Amino acid sequence: TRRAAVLGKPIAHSLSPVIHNAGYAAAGLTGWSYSAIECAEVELPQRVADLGPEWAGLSLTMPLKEVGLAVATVVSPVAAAIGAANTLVRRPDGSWAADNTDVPGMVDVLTGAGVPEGAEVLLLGAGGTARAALAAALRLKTSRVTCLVRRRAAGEELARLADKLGVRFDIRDWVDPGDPGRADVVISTVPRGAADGFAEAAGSWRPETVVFDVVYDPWPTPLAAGAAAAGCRIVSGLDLLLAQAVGQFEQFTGVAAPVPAMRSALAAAQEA
Ligand code: SKM
Repeated sequence: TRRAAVLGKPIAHSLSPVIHNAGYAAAGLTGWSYSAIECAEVELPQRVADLGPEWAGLSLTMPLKEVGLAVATVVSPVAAAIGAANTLVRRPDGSWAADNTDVPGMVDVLTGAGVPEGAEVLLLGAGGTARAALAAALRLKTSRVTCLVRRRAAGEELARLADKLGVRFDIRDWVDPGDPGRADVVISTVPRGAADGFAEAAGSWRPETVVFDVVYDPWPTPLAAGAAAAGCRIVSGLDLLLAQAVGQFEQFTGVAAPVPAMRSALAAAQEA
Protein backbone atom coordinates (compact mmCIF):
# COMPACT_ATOMS: atom_id res chain seq x y z
CA THR A 1 0.00 0.00 0.00
CA ARG A 2 1.14 3.50 -0.83
CA ARG A 3 -0.59 6.53 0.57
CA ALA A 4 -0.86 10.24 -0.12
CA ALA A 5 -3.14 13.01 1.13
CA VAL A 6 -3.94 16.69 1.00
CA LEU A 7 -3.53 18.55 4.31
CA GLY A 8 -5.03 21.89 5.23
CA LYS A 9 -7.67 23.60 7.31
CA PRO A 10 -10.45 23.70 6.22
CA ILE A 11 -10.08 20.67 3.95
CA ALA A 12 -13.55 19.15 3.38
CA HIS A 13 -14.02 21.16 0.16
CA SER A 14 -10.84 19.85 -1.47
CA LEU A 15 -11.18 18.07 -4.80
CA SER A 16 -7.60 16.77 -4.68
CA PRO A 17 -8.71 13.27 -3.54
CA VAL A 18 -11.02 13.01 -6.55
CA ILE A 19 -8.25 13.97 -8.99
CA HIS A 20 -5.49 11.80 -7.52
CA ASN A 21 -7.63 8.70 -6.90
CA ALA A 22 -8.96 8.88 -10.47
CA GLY A 23 -5.35 9.06 -11.61
CA TYR A 24 -4.37 5.97 -9.61
CA ALA A 25 -7.30 4.02 -11.06
CA ALA A 26 -6.57 5.06 -14.65
CA ALA A 27 -2.84 4.37 -14.29
CA GLY A 28 -3.48 0.92 -12.78
CA LEU A 29 -1.83 1.90 -9.49
CA THR A 30 -3.73 -0.56 -7.34
CA GLY A 31 -2.81 -0.25 -3.70
CA TRP A 32 -2.49 3.53 -3.91
CA SER A 33 -4.96 5.74 -2.05
CA TYR A 34 -5.24 9.49 -1.47
CA SER A 35 -7.20 11.10 1.36
CA ALA A 36 -7.88 14.50 2.93
CA ILE A 37 -6.63 15.30 6.42
CA GLU A 38 -7.57 18.37 8.41
CA CYS A 39 -4.42 19.84 9.91
CA ALA A 40 -3.67 23.22 11.46
CA GLU A 41 -0.37 25.01 11.02
CA VAL A 42 1.00 24.20 14.48
CA GLU A 43 0.14 20.52 14.02
CA LEU A 44 2.00 19.91 10.77
CA PRO A 45 5.49 19.00 12.05
CA GLN A 46 4.18 16.32 14.43
CA ARG A 47 1.65 15.03 11.90
CA VAL A 48 4.36 14.56 9.31
CA ALA A 49 6.73 12.96 11.82
CA ASP A 50 4.06 10.40 12.73
CA LEU A 51 3.51 9.16 9.17
CA GLY A 52 4.59 5.58 8.42
CA PRO A 53 6.79 4.49 5.51
CA GLU A 54 3.74 3.83 3.31
CA TRP A 55 3.27 7.60 2.95
CA ALA A 56 4.71 8.70 -0.40
CA GLY A 57 3.56 12.28 -0.71
CA LEU A 58 1.52 15.15 0.67
CA SER A 59 -0.27 18.04 -0.98
CA LEU A 60 -0.40 21.15 1.20
CA THR A 61 -3.01 23.84 0.97
CA MET A 62 -3.94 26.81 3.14
CA PRO A 63 -2.65 27.55 5.73
CA LEU A 64 0.26 25.08 5.49
CA LYS A 65 2.32 26.24 2.52
CA GLU A 66 4.85 28.27 4.54
CA VAL A 67 5.31 25.80 7.41
CA GLY A 68 5.66 23.08 4.77
CA LEU A 69 9.14 24.38 4.02
CA ALA A 70 10.17 23.88 7.65
CA VAL A 71 9.41 20.15 7.75
CA ALA A 72 11.51 19.40 4.65
CA THR A 73 15.19 18.54 4.51
CA VAL A 74 15.42 19.58 0.85
CA VAL A 75 13.60 22.54 -0.72
CA SER A 76 13.33 23.08 -4.48
CA PRO A 77 14.55 26.43 -5.84
CA VAL A 78 11.05 27.61 -6.79
CA ALA A 79 9.55 26.76 -3.38
CA ALA A 80 12.45 28.53 -1.69
CA ALA A 81 12.14 31.57 -3.95
CA ILE A 82 8.47 32.20 -3.16
CA GLY A 83 8.59 30.87 0.41
CA ALA A 84 5.77 28.39 -0.14
CA ALA A 85 5.49 24.63 -0.68
CA ASN A 86 2.33 22.85 -1.84
CA THR A 87 4.08 19.50 -2.22
CA LEU A 88 6.06 17.20 0.09
CA VAL A 89 7.64 14.13 -1.48
CA ARG A 90 9.03 11.24 0.58
CA ARG A 91 12.73 10.68 0.07
CA PRO A 92 14.40 7.25 0.21
CA ASP A 93 15.80 8.01 3.67
CA GLY A 94 12.30 8.80 4.99
CA SER A 95 12.74 12.56 5.11
CA TRP A 96 10.75 14.98 2.93
CA ALA A 97 11.50 17.17 -0.07
CA ALA A 98 9.42 20.36 -0.51
CA ASP A 99 8.37 21.67 -3.91
CA ASN A 100 5.82 24.00 -5.43
CA THR A 101 3.73 22.72 -8.35
CA ASP A 102 1.41 25.74 -8.34
CA VAL A 103 4.05 27.67 -10.28
CA PRO A 104 4.53 25.23 -13.18
CA GLY A 105 0.77 24.60 -13.04
CA MET A 106 0.11 28.29 -13.64
CA VAL A 107 2.63 28.35 -16.46
CA ASP A 108 0.87 25.37 -18.07
CA VAL A 109 -2.63 26.83 -17.88
CA LEU A 110 -1.53 30.26 -19.09
CA THR A 111 0.51 28.86 -21.97
CA GLY A 112 -2.40 26.56 -22.81
CA ALA A 113 -4.68 29.61 -23.00
CA GLY A 114 -2.33 31.22 -25.50
CA VAL A 115 -0.43 33.69 -23.30
CA PRO A 116 2.64 34.60 -25.36
CA GLU A 117 6.18 35.17 -24.12
CA GLY A 118 6.73 38.78 -23.16
CA ALA A 119 3.10 39.37 -22.17
CA GLU A 120 2.06 42.20 -19.87
CA VAL A 121 0.28 41.03 -16.73
CA LEU A 122 -2.31 42.73 -14.55
CA LEU A 123 -2.22 40.97 -11.18
CA LEU A 124 -5.00 41.34 -8.61
CA GLY A 125 -3.83 40.77 -5.05
CA ALA A 126 -0.49 40.39 -3.32
CA GLY A 127 -0.92 37.34 -1.06
CA GLY A 128 0.46 33.81 -1.26
CA THR A 129 -1.08 32.96 -4.62
CA ALA A 130 0.24 36.21 -6.07
CA ARG A 131 3.76 35.08 -5.10
CA ALA A 132 3.28 31.93 -7.16
CA ALA A 133 1.86 34.02 -10.02
CA LEU A 134 4.94 36.21 -9.95
CA ALA A 135 7.23 33.19 -10.27
CA ALA A 136 5.04 31.95 -13.14
CA ALA A 137 5.30 35.39 -14.77
CA LEU A 138 9.08 35.10 -14.58
CA ARG A 139 8.99 31.72 -16.35
CA LEU A 140 6.70 33.19 -19.02
CA LYS A 141 9.25 35.98 -19.52
CA THR A 142 6.50 38.57 -19.04
CA SER A 143 7.58 42.10 -19.80
CA ARG A 144 5.84 43.74 -16.86
CA VAL A 145 3.52 42.95 -13.95
CA THR A 146 1.16 45.64 -12.70
CA CYS A 147 -0.28 44.68 -9.34
CA LEU A 148 -3.48 46.07 -7.84
CA VAL A 149 -3.31 45.80 -4.06
CA ARG A 150 -5.76 46.27 -1.26
CA ARG A 151 -3.06 46.46 1.39
CA ARG A 152 -0.05 48.57 0.55
CA ALA A 153 2.28 46.63 2.87
CA ALA A 154 1.53 43.34 1.10
CA GLY A 155 2.18 45.07 -2.22
CA GLU A 156 5.54 46.31 -1.04
CA GLU A 157 6.52 42.84 0.13
CA LEU A 158 5.57 41.42 -3.26
CA ALA A 159 7.59 44.18 -4.91
CA ARG A 160 10.65 42.96 -2.99
CA LEU A 161 10.09 39.45 -4.32
CA ALA A 162 9.69 40.82 -7.86
CA ASP A 163 12.96 42.66 -7.42
CA LYS A 164 14.69 39.50 -6.22
CA LEU A 165 13.28 37.51 -9.16
CA GLY A 166 14.07 40.26 -11.65
CA VAL A 167 10.45 40.88 -12.73
CA ARG A 168 9.47 44.45 -13.74
CA PHE A 169 6.75 45.33 -11.29
CA ASP A 170 4.48 48.27 -10.41
CA ILE A 171 2.02 48.61 -7.57
CA ARG A 172 -1.28 50.40 -8.08
CA ASP A 173 -4.05 51.02 -5.64
CA TRP A 174 -7.10 48.81 -5.68
CA VAL A 175 -9.05 50.86 -8.18
CA ASP A 176 -11.29 49.87 -11.03
CA PRO A 177 -9.04 48.91 -13.98
CA GLY A 178 -11.80 49.61 -16.50
CA ASP A 179 -9.06 49.67 -19.08
CA PRO A 180 -6.53 46.97 -18.25
CA GLY A 181 -4.27 49.01 -20.49
CA ARG A 182 -1.89 46.94 -22.50
CA ALA A 183 -2.29 43.91 -20.24
CA ASP A 184 -2.41 40.66 -22.20
CA VAL A 185 -3.37 38.65 -19.16
CA VAL A 186 -5.28 39.45 -15.99
CA ILE A 187 -4.59 37.12 -13.05
CA SER A 188 -6.90 37.41 -10.06
CA THR A 189 -5.41 35.81 -6.95
CA VAL A 190 -7.83 37.29 -4.42
CA PRO A 191 -10.38 35.18 -2.48
CA ARG A 192 -13.97 34.57 -3.50
CA GLY A 193 -15.93 37.80 -3.81
CA ALA A 194 -12.98 40.17 -3.55
CA ALA A 195 -12.74 40.77 -7.32
CA ASP A 196 -16.49 41.02 -7.94
CA GLY A 197 -16.17 44.79 -8.23
CA PHE A 198 -14.17 44.33 -11.46
CA ALA A 199 -16.89 42.28 -13.17
CA GLU A 200 -18.50 45.21 -14.92
CA ALA A 201 -15.20 46.70 -16.06
CA ALA A 202 -14.19 43.27 -17.42
CA GLY A 203 -17.07 43.53 -19.86
CA SER A 204 -15.09 46.12 -21.81
CA TRP A 205 -11.69 44.39 -21.78
CA ARG A 206 -10.10 43.51 -25.11
CA PRO A 207 -11.20 40.05 -26.34
CA GLU A 208 -7.54 39.03 -26.77
CA THR A 209 -7.05 39.35 -23.01
CA VAL A 210 -6.64 36.08 -21.13
CA VAL A 211 -8.40 36.25 -17.76
CA PHE A 212 -7.36 33.76 -15.08
CA ASP A 213 -9.37 33.74 -11.85
CA VAL A 214 -7.95 31.30 -9.28
CA VAL A 215 -11.36 31.05 -7.59
CA TYR A 216 -13.51 28.13 -8.80
CA ASP A 217 -16.39 27.95 -6.39
CA PRO A 218 -18.91 29.14 -7.42
CA TRP A 219 -18.04 29.12 -11.12
CA PRO A 220 -18.14 31.26 -13.13
CA THR A 221 -17.17 34.06 -10.82
CA PRO A 222 -18.66 37.47 -11.67
CA LEU A 223 -15.20 38.50 -12.95
CA ALA A 224 -14.96 35.45 -15.23
CA ALA A 225 -18.52 35.91 -16.46
CA GLY A 226 -17.90 39.58 -17.22
CA ALA A 227 -14.70 38.81 -19.13
CA ALA A 228 -16.33 35.92 -20.98
CA ALA A 229 -19.07 38.28 -22.14
CA ALA A 230 -16.34 40.49 -23.60
CA GLY A 231 -15.01 37.49 -25.51
CA CYS A 232 -11.89 37.04 -23.37
CA ARG A 233 -10.26 33.64 -22.97
CA ILE A 234 -11.03 32.38 -19.44
CA VAL A 235 -8.92 30.16 -17.21
CA SER A 236 -10.31 28.94 -13.89
CA GLY A 237 -8.97 27.78 -10.57
CA LEU A 238 -10.11 24.29 -11.53
CA ASP A 239 -7.74 24.32 -14.50
CA LEU A 240 -4.96 25.23 -12.06
CA LEU A 241 -6.08 22.61 -9.52
CA LEU A 242 -5.69 19.95 -12.21
CA ALA A 243 -2.39 21.27 -13.56
CA GLN A 244 -0.72 21.48 -10.14
CA ALA A 245 -2.04 18.00 -9.25
CA VAL A 246 -0.40 16.54 -12.37
CA GLY A 247 3.01 17.62 -11.09
CA GLN A 248 2.31 16.16 -7.65
CA PHE A 249 1.01 12.87 -9.05
CA GLU A 250 4.17 12.35 -11.08
CA GLN A 251 6.46 13.18 -8.18
CA PHE A 252 4.57 10.94 -5.74
CA THR A 253 4.19 7.89 -8.00
CA GLY A 254 7.00 8.25 -10.54
CA VAL A 255 4.42 7.47 -13.24
CA ALA A 256 3.14 9.75 -16.03
CA ALA A 257 -0.20 11.26 -14.98
CA PRO A 258 -3.27 10.04 -16.92
CA VAL A 259 -4.47 13.62 -17.41
CA PRO A 260 -7.73 13.04 -19.36
CA ALA A 261 -9.05 10.67 -16.66
CA MET A 262 -8.07 13.11 -13.93
CA ARG A 263 -9.71 15.98 -15.80
CA SER A 264 -13.02 14.17 -16.33
CA ALA A 265 -13.19 13.02 -12.71
CA LEU A 266 -12.69 16.62 -11.63
CA ALA A 267 -15.36 17.91 -14.01
CA ALA A 268 -17.83 15.26 -12.81
CA ALA A 269 -17.16 16.08 -9.15
CA GLN A 270 -17.56 19.77 -9.75
CA GLU A 271 -20.93 19.29 -11.38
CA ALA A 272 -22.13 17.00 -8.59
O1 SKM B 1 -1.70 23.97 -4.26
C1 SKM B 1 -2.94 23.29 -4.23
C2 SKM B 1 -2.85 22.10 -3.30
O2 SKM B 1 -1.87 21.20 -3.80
C3 SKM B 1 -4.17 21.36 -3.22
C4 SKM B 1 -5.37 22.24 -3.17
C5 SKM B 1 -6.65 21.64 -2.80
O3 SKM B 1 -6.72 20.43 -2.60
O4 SKM B 1 -7.65 22.38 -2.72
C6 SKM B 1 -5.31 23.57 -3.53
C7 SKM B 1 -4.04 24.26 -3.83
O5 SKM B 1 -3.63 24.99 -2.69
